[in-house]
Amino acid sequence: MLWLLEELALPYEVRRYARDRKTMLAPAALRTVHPLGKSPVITDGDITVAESGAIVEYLLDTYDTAGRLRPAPGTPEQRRFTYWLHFAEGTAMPPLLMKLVFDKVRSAPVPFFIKPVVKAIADKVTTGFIAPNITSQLAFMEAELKLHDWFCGDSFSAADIQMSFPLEAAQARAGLDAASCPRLSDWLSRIHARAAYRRALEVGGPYTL
Ligand SMILES: N[C@@H](CCC(=O)N[C@@H](CS)C(=O)NCC(=O)O)C(=O)O
Repeated sequence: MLWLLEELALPYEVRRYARDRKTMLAPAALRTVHPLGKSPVITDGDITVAESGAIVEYLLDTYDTAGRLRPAPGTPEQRRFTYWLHFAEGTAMPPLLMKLVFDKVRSAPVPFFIKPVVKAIADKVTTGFIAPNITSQLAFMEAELKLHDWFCGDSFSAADIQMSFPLEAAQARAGLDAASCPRLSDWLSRIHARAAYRRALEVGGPYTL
């Protein structure tokens, strides 16, 4: 979200809430900002907005009235914008998150006699459901980026920002690389080269995927 704030050249202040190192859950203090205590969450005056896609829409509605980062209404680009904005968290993230969880389940400290059962369950879910979903989704996104440079079309948009989290996660832990997905890898290099992305990384620091 810092990246979008930087692209829009908005002033902002970052408040950090460290996760519990063991459970990886956000601290209870974040629930004073929003009842679910998840990040990202933004506060703008007396308005609080949670859920990354909703935050993107709020920031664009409020501060991108010139439409720099969102295609014009009624265009094919705008339909693609809406599609990818929802796809990122609604479709791309669930199997990636499941992969993270089942990889942790596989290496969790359990009594030795249960270990083979735990491993067999984790392997079955991974090969039967998680991996096929990730593979077909990566192939679909790769094919889409063969048609256009950016997710909406020929121009960079906030949909590219929303898609960065699942694709960086796929690069970090689901085998997305230049050999298997050259267009997606090239897209990742191009987003990482953007000045606003680099400024956001400097302010926010590296994040775990
Ligand atoms: N779909 C939500 C996901 C929010 C979410 O799960 N955020 C994670 C960090 S990426 C979180 O806050 N995890 C800590 C927790 O669940 O306590 C969004 O797009 O904002």
